[in-house]
Amino acid sequence: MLDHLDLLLSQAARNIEAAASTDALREAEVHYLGRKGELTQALRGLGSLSAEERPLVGKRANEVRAEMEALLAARKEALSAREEETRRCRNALDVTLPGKRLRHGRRHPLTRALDEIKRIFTGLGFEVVQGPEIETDYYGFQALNYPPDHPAADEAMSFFLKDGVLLRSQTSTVQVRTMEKREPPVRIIAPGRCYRYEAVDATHSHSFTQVEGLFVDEGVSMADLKGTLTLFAREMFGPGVQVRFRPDYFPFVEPGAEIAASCAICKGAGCRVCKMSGWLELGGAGMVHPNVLRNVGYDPEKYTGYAFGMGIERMPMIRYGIEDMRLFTENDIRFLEQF
Ligand code: 2NM
Repeated sequence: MLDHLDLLLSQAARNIEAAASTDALREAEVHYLGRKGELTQALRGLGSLSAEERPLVGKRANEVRAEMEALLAARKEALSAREEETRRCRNALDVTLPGKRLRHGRRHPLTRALDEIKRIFTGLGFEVVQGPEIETDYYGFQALNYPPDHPAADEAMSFFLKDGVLLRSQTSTVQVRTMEKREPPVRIIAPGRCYRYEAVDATHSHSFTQVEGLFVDEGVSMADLKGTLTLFAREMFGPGVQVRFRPDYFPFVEPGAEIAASCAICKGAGCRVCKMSGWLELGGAGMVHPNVLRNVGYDPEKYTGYAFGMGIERMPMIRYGIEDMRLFTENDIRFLEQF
């Protein structure tokens, strides 16, 4: 019986050492120490032993159990450590794999154009001013020298919120508000969103972004206007750009002009972007009408000023060849992430 116990111990020691996983080890444990295990079986025979032998065998059986338990515990620790290590390796970062592309935000193309415009004009001494998008018809029309029955003041062209209150259709309203508060010299640009009652298509929208500029002082002339806008166009579109001024009419300026730049894409030869004309229309400009100066309390005999207004959407449209301005407000990520 004692020999059998020794044999069991040496067998168990070999099996425990050979167990390649914690699962195999658990099997070995059940095999020797389980309820129907080898050691338990062996002890069933204890009853048939003599009174002298029984305590000796009992003592040895307890020693064997303790030794098996110690061997199992030691092996279990070694195997667990190894299995944990393998698990960690499996989850570890493979630095040879290609990296994940980080999707970062970027500035909207209109914001980029506006930032560029602000940079150019502040570099020339202009200050950026802002004002309300909801306006009264005084600032929208009367102050700007619109005649009382002008079609722009009609419900068919402007968004009226209620009688006499409307969404601004140009940022000249901000220029007027600023002039009311200051004495010349005033050298400002007013960028911002404007609204017009207009059917939406690829080149028209109910809302668009505008920048208007204004310089009022003693002795300001049309030549200053031409010089400033030419410099702006060359900064914005490239040094070779030509700027064209042709007579035009706006109630708030006299004389008024339409401004165009030679097409930066085809250098004036004619292409899809300039519709084969060689010119890109930028907006309007002129010398501030004496009535507008008078309306804000300036003496038109003492001061003169030039003003201009440009749409912003056309600038990224020209630069990137964007053909539909609805893309600017749809917020389709596939469009926006190209800039
Ligand atoms: C334009 C064209 C021409 C303009 C006029 C003024 C103000 F307030 F001083 F009278 N601000 N902007 C102006 C002049 C705007 O947009 C096409």
